[in-house]
Amino acid sequence: RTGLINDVVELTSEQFKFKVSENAKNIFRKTIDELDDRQKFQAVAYAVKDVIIDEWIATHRVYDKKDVKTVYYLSMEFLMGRALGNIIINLSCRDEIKKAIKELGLDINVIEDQEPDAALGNGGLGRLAACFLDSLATLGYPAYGCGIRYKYGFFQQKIEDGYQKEVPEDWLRYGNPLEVRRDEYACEVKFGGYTRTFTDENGRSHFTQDGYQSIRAIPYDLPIVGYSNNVVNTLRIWDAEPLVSFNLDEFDKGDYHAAVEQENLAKTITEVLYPNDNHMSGKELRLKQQYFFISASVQTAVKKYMDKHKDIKKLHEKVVFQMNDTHPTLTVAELMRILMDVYMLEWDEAWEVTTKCVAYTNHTIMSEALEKWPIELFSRLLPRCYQIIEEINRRFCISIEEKYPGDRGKVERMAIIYDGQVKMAHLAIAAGFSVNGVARLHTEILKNQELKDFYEMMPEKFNNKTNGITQRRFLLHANPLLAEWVTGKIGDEWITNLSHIKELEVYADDRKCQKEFMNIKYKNKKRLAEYIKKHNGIDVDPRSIFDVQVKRLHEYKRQLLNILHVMYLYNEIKEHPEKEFYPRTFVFGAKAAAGYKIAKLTIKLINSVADVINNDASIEGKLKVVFIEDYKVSNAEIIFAAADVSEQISTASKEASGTGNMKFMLNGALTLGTMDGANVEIVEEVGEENAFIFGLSSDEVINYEQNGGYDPMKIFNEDMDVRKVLMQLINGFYAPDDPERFRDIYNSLLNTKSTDVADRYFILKDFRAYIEAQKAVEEAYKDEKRWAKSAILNVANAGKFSSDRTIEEYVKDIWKLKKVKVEV
Ligand code: 26Q
Repeated sequence: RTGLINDVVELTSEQFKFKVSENAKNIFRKTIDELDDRQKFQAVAYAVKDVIIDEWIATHRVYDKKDVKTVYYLSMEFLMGRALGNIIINLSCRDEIKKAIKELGLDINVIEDQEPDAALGNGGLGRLAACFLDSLATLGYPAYGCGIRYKYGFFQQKIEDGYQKEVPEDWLRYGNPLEVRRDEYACEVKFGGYTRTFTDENGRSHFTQDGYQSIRAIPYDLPIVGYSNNVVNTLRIWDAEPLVSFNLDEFDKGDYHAAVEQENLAKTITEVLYPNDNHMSGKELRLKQQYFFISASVQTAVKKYMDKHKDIKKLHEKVVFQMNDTHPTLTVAELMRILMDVYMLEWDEAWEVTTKCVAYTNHTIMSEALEKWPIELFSRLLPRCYQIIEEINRRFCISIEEKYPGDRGKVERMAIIYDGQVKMAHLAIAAGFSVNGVARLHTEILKNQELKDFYEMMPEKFNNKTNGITQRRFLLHANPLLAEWVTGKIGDEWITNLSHIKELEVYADDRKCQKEFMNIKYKNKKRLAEYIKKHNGIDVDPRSIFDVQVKRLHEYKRQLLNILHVMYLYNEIKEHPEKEFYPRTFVFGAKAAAGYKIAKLTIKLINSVADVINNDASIEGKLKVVFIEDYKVSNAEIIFAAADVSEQISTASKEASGTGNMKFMLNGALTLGTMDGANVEIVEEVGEENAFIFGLSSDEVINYEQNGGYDPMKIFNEDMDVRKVLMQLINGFYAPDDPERFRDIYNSLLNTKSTDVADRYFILKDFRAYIEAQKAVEEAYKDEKRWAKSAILNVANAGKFSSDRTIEEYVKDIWKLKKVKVEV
């Protein structure tokens, strides 16, 4: 031991206990046993931060010394969930820390439970970014996550009288023990004003921005701890402050208004995460947020590079920017601006550097999610960036015309600026050296339908990277019983190399192992049942089939199909009480975007159906329906572990990938789903006989869509079960106080008057097939041996769906990074 700050030393439980008690004293002026639970969490969290800080410094020393190439993962969202428990399981000294916590008389679960979720994301896209950071650190790749430090993350959902209510989540109220504010990296971001041209002494013209408003961007760093490898990467999230704090000097100068405005802009810019998932909202503040964090991140990355290197033209040798959907596409314009206006490169030189540095991931084909900004707004807010994009567009359109002479349609469909709008995806594709989809089917649809013109023109850019999830959080941390069982059977290699989990396959037929597995599932179901009892006051039977759909509420995800089927089952049980029926618990968890009316009405429907069914003693508990309030990463960990059936029932072609499907699979739930997104690859890995697949294919859906849909009325008229369920939407069966309550849902399916397409998401078209698939689920569950075997085979074949595999593919095909070792 030299005592140097970066000297990573072995930690003993005694040392850790000392750290915790020192924290209790210094922060709270108390002894440990005087602390309340939240203070205990903080005292422990600060002690853990103290443990990782040396490795954090050591990691960046190594990066610096080796002069590594770094990926900047740019994302408006990082859905991190809780940090503490995850950090502890990833640290090599996890046993010492756990021992110390125990010896202090503290309960690690209670302590972990005090931490608020860092919900800086909406759903799939944000959680994917979080899984990627975990994998990058564990695999030892140099990486920064770059994002926004929203004061209010995703809203907290309360259910009142069956309706969703959004409550702001003040996650930073008590501070964040794990973050480090880095004032020394603060930078300036400019909005508005106008561009001015001037000619230098060599007769070259240049551009600058004048009359702008400035914001100070302040980075906060969060540690991303790799699994047992001493690597600690960084998630850098930016907060906004006024550049010169509000002062009376300005007032004296008569610029009182401008000073207040600057202060207000800073306050609002990082105030809140937009709670839209797969939906574009063209709000000015959203575009400000995008430019704010992109400008700060790109400036910092370029500065860091130039601190060590002379030649800005070789930036791509050390820096690559991955754009998580189109939200960070301003990277293209901002990098061009810096290269030309600050480093004085010519257009062609700047373009060459930029196009070697940026890559784009597409997460959706839903047209309402595509980002388009009105020229007026864009050019007013970001005059210099707009000017640059105009020039990119001009040149891009020329290259289209050169390649397809006389084909006006091509330019109209592909232009970056068209119809008064800036199309961010077109900019990202024109400038990016890589364009990837997030599951094989999704990438094929991009190539052959949505982005066909671009694929034809630039096929070499397109590639697939099927999503993945981190097994460290979603098995090792979320399901300790199953994790331990797996390790007992095949060793612990799976933690850092999930392909090893295939070795479980030999146990799938072993009766003893099947019983052990089913017993673990039962215990996890009991854990969820207790959570439900505590939060919903509902008794559910852990011996019933746990059939779970948790994800954002969206029409294309078809929670409506699920609840209509529950209504159908209830009718069946009421009409045929004598019939054998295996008890079922349907679990829902879903947040709706605050302005998404029909989604919110669907939540009310689910809760109304739950109320009727759960309170009907005559069905003897055969059916239960539970809506989990405030679905988020922390309770998701409990839910996945307890699921028997994984509902993945999106309209085929609409779900780009899905990642919940993978979390269920890894925890031994069987997929009930359509051939959509990554479900296709899940079934390919596990075998059709171990999943329940139903419904239209993506080709069939696309075909119907191109021919104006289908006629749901025909089904309504011919299928009496469907008809009965639909009538219950409008006859007050689930809304005696207001029979009209669910009329809009009824109309969305049958569309009597409105101009909209009827049953746009093919719910009635797939209803029969879904009923049959659900019957097959019940039959399969009755055969415990068969079910246990299938469940074990699901776990055993989940290897492909580790985000470690995904990241290795990004590294090899796109980022070209080198692995780094940090020695103790
Ligand atoms: C855009 C503009 C303005 C405001 C909001 C938005 C916005 C925000 C979030 C648009 C889209 C999103 C989120 C999209 C998303 O989560 N997509 C999901 O990405 C997952 C990871 O790749 C996939 O698994 C899912 O299939 C996909 O739906």
